[in-house]
Amino acid sequence: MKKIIEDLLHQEISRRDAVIDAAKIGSAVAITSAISLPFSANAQPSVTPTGVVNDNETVRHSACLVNCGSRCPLKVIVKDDRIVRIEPEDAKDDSVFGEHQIRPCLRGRSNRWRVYSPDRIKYPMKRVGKRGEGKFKRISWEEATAFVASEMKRIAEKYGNEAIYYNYQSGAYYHNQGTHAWKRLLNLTGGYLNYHNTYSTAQIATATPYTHGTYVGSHFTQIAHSDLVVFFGLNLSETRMSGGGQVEELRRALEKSQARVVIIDPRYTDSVITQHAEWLAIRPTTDAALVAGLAHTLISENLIDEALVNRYSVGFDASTLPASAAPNASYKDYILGTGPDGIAKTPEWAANVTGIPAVRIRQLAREIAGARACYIGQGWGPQRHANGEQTVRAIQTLPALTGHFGLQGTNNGNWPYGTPYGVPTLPVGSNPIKTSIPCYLWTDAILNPEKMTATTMGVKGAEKLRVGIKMVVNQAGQALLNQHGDINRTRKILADDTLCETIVVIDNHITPSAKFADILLPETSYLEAEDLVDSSYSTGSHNYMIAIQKTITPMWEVRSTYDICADIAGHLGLKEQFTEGRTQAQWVEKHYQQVKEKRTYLPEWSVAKEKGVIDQQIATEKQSIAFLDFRADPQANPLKTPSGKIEIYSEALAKLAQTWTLPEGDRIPAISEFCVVRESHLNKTMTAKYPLQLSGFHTKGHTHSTYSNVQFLHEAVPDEVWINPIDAAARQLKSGDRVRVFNDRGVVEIPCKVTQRILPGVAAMPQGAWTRLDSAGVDVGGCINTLTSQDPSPLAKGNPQHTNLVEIQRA
Ligand SMILES: Nc1nc2c(c(=O)[nH]1)N[C@H]1C(S)=C(S)[C@@H](COP(=O)(O)OP(=O)(O)OC[C@H]3O[C@@H](n4cnc5c(=O)[nH]c(N)nc54)[C@H](O)[C@@H]3O)O[C@H]1N2
Ligand SMILES: Nc1nc2c(c(=O)[nH]1)N[C@H]1C(S)=C(S)[C@@H](COP(=O)(O)OP(=O)(O)OC[C@H]3O[C@@H](n4cnc5c(=O)[nH]c(N)nc54)[C@H](O)[C@@H]3O)O[C@H]1N2
Ligand code: SF4
Ligand SMILES: [Mo]
Repeated sequence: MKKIIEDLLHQEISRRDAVIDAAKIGSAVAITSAISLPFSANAQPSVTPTGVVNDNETVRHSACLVNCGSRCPLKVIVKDDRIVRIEPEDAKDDSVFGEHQIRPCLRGRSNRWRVYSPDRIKYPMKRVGKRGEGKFKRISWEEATAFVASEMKRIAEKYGNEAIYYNYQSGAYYHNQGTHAWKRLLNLTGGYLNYHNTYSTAQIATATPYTHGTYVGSHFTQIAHSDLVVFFGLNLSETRMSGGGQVEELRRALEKSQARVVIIDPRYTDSVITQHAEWLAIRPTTDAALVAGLAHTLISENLIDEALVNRYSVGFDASTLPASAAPNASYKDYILGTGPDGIAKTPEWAANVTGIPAVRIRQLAREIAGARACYIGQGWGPQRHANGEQTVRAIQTLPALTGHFGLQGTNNGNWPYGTPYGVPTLPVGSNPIKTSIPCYLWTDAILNPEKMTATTMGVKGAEKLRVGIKMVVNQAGQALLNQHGDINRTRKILADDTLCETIVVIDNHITPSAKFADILLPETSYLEAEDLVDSSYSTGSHNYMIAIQKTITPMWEVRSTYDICADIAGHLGLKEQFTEGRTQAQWVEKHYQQVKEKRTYLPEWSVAKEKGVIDQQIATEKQSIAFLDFRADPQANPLKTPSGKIEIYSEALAKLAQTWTLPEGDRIPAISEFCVVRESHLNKTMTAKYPLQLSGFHTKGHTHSTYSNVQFLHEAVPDEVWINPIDAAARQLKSGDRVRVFNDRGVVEIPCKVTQRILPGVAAMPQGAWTRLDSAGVDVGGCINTLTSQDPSPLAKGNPQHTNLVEIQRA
């Protein structure tokens, strides 16, 4: 049989651009998927971009638009308007990439089960029970859009437009519907309260400008020139799984350089395995202490070129401190024990804090100092903590101390964003409201708006909030409940409809968040939508443009939010302003023409829209080394910090710390010193009750809460809390036992996984499971946010969702 398949495939390859002989290829497809041949450039029967595979099956093109940082095209096989299979697009072998496949991961390929999920919202619905109860009645689109329009008008007239909030969301990266449509509508009607930061990067995005001026990083392609790679909580094998993304870029680079990889993480991640890395198991929240211990060895063993450090940075020693700083406020004073705290940050000190042996800290310092080209990077897990800003700046200090920046094979301590291809989005106009809150504090903006000021809660664009949030629009997101911190607190705030009066939810599925809607609107899923989208932010040096087609007729009464928002605008007399006379398809085409103006080689739209991936490009080598120009000539090419240099000591932060009012225990130091958080293994008062540090992580099994309701994925990657055998033995637990994970904020019930892959004293739980309470108020859905804290980090006022102390017991 194998021979027959090979023959069939061979015939196909030789005619890859022709329309395919229906009968032959039809059977080849059936057989290949049945015996699941390994994928290679040619193992998949290729068809013309959109075409007939056999008499009944058609190939259509879509993409996975979820927020995993990748953007995988999907080849969707349709029969009688039903999706029958999803396959990767064919591999390409071209001069730019070589053999290359933007290969979707298990989640993208399970999309069919999201489309045909019993959880689908089929019709517009209005709440009938108490808010949060999940009781709705079906209404017409006319009623639904009229209701939203009248609520927008009522809230704006009564409280002002600042009382309307468009919540953080990342479930669907559309370009011509979704968020852009909503923002366009809201801007046309007087605006809405803005947010800044994201749940992904609040601490790193806020802290980095103080050290670097702007956030940049070297592409992983640089690792082809490195001899050592040091990753802090950077887990590409699980968080960037696309074949067209960073994980593939890293694999290829390591294949070339054979660099040694060290991964610092509380968990032995899949990246440790796939990158043949050494695992340094670290206590969560303590990376800044590890860097301090490394710095101590670097200084005391004379491994630092101090003149070089002082040429490129300020605040390493007293000679480069700004005049406003105390004479012993430098990083070197902090490290050697001559600073205000009087403690030398020896490797022994760091070992006590981090759990990494002192001898290994000394060795690592020598290895980094001795490396020819060391690539130092961090994921975003280390910063999603109560002291995340300090961790970020400490990791950024390490390349500055060791000179591993701005050169081939090096990085500046960050995780690099990709270069976008440049596909336009529906223009949103501009928001007349300038006030902005940190996205993590929207529940506070409902509950205690009077406490939301610039110097207490990081409000921007105004000294304080004038009014609380009275209406929330929640599109393609679960930050309304599931993905936000402290779910039990959030539930109470949302349940009180005298606080926030109107909640609009637009989703594909009846999620735990959707149950809190007053009005629930069904949007198309990716596979029912039509759009033109960019590659996402983590496709590395690759970038591309994908035309997505309606692979099937949108089911029930689901609609694009472009059409929904146009109708709402219609009820407000603004339809023409909203649409400018265009349908969504016409906007898509307009945007394609805009791209084509610059890239004249592109095909006509009628051809392009049938192609799936229309074009791919690669960022040049020069662009991909962070701080290249700065390293070459720091005077001519200063960074965008006040001093133009890497600010190990930030005068701006020192000043800010004097003007802000911080909660008891919070600090904003000017240097990247280690700050102990409240929920830490070092806080013995708290650990007496809750002895385990619980960190969340982004699991392969779902992307946040999207795909969490696909049962097949649970079989492949179950949601379990990881616990070390030592901690399990003390609690008489074995793998598979259902356990209760709890603290003062709530109780989660979930199976446990007893494994050496987690440090003793630490537990880890995947984030994104759907919260579900039993009658006793226990979250049997296994959502970690039942346990996370709403207390924001000091500077960014960001989400510390990985910083939690808990206890675990058998359920
Ligand atoms: N499969 C999958 N991929 C995803 C996502 C998903 O949900 N699923 N989400 C996407 C999104 S939106 C984002 S923002 C990114 C998130 O990407 P990240 O924020 O980087 O992902 P995390 O899993 O939170 O953290 C990465 C690693 O940091 C470790 N870590 C936690 N605390 C610490 C610490 O204090 N120190 C150190 N050194 N390590 C620590 C965790 O154990 C984890 O292995 O991933 C994206 N990719
Ligand atoms: N404890 C803890 N909490 C976390 C994190 C953590 O590490 N730990 N990570 C945080 C991070 S980094 C992020 S980015 C956020 C992510 O949080 P969110 O941005 O809320 O992402 P999802 O949870 O995936 O929710 C996306 C929603 O969009 C819906 N959706 C998907 N496709 C469509 C569509 O086409 N149309 C519409 N209307 N809806 C659609 C899905 O059904 C889902 O309900 O979570 C944050 N929360
Ligand atoms: S979840 Fe990410 S890696 Fe997986 S298919 Fe979707 S875009 Fe690709
Ligand atoms: Mo994120």
